[in-house]
Amino acid sequence: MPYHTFKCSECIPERAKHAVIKGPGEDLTSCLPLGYLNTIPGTISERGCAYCGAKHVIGAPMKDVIHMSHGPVGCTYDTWQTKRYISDNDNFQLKYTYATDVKEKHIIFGAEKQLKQNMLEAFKAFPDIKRMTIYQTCATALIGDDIEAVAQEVTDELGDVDIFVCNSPGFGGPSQSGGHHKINIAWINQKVGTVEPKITSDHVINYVGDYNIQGDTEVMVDYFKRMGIQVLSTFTGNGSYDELRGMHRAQLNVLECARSSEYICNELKVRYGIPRLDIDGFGFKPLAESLMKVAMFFGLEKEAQAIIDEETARWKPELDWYAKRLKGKKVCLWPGGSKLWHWAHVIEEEMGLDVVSVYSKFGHQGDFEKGIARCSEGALAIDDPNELEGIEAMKTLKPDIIFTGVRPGEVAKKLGIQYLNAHAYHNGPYKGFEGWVRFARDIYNALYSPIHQLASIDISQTEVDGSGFSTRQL
Ligand code: CFM
Repeated sequence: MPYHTFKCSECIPERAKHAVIKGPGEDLTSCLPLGYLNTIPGTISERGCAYCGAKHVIGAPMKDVIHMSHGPVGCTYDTWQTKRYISDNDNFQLKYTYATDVKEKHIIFGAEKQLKQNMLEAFKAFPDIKRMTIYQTCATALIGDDIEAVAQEVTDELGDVDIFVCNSPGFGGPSQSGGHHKINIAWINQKVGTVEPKITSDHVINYVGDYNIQGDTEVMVDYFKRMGIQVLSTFTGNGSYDELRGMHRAQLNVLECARSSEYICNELKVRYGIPRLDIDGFGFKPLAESLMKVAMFFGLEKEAQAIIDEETARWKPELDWYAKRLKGKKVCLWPGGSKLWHWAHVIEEEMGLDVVSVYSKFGHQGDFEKGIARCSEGALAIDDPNELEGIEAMKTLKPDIIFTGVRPGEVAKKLGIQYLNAHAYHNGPYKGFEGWVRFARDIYNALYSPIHQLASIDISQTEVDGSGFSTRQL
């Protein structure tokens, strides 16, 4: 297996096994980078922490809830509004951010009183909201604040509220992935089974592992409803707290992002016998196959086929128009986790793009297995990359466009490479048939915008200085 050696491996030799090139004829297990390990000291990782994974990826999309962060204000403020998980509750979950604003004196004397006061104030300020989630942070975990006890006290005192406690401080795992796991298990332990939902159909599912980025969840739920399926809960995009307490009554868990929420599906199987069905809402072929898989479980094949035919007839010609113009463009597919394998093969097959590199900030080995399996020979796979490696990879591979987050995206722009936001999207949703065309349109607009004629940068003329910033040689 050929490892790719970045220049920074000279200073941090342990990084050497975190990047591989897919060699000729290699199968999926023989060309894996090391993955899902603690970040190596000295490398400036771009990962999120376990608090962020629990709160900002999974907890906070819940729409009818006060999401309280127990810790210094920066933990919540600096991560607020970085995602676009919209909701049909007037985006209540996006408008405000709540923190107990822990200061030095609380670290010395304890912050439980501060927490209680903040909880009461927040419920008072939003009298229509009767549900709350509380997130432990590093600071309050280290001083040993008992947030469960405070939550119980407030519940007893107010009587008509329900509170969920998430113990996933930033140090609770090597990355945000540790936080996904913790909140999955905490939710099933504390809340699932505490509400009996109303069943209105013979076909009942939970839609799990989609966070309604710019409306993704709503697109998928609409297909399920058109097939005659009741969606009991959505974990957690556009999700309702009380609906998610009734997950145990579904007949099937339809799982989208396995990286972030396979844990709750696996537990729902063990504890309630609900089977798990993994699907993929990105791309015409994977989506059509996914709708059909769900349909086959319930015997609704005719209904699914009708949707697939109608949507394909409406949107395929537009996709093909873009595909012709995107053909052969080189892409670095650099998301956080599961999008690396959800997207790798289908952007090649349906849009004609050429994936020259995949990376993942926190993916497990299984994510790389699936991702690399779907890439062509010669693709470069990087685990937990740092900025210098990203720059070096861009300069070597010379991609036309990068699908990634804001931080590496801004660096890419300085190098004259276009980037699309793989996390929050540009003009999403990207799920669904129409969504896939929107994605193609965003790629097309990024690549063909006339603005590039005004700011053309020759990537070979750029240099990386020691600070990790790219500079253009004049
Ligand atoms: Fe799953 Fe996600 Fe992702 Fe993820 Fe994420 Fe995300 Fe992502 Mo950003 S849950 S693993 S922790 S698909 S926030 S909606 S886009 S890194 S590839």
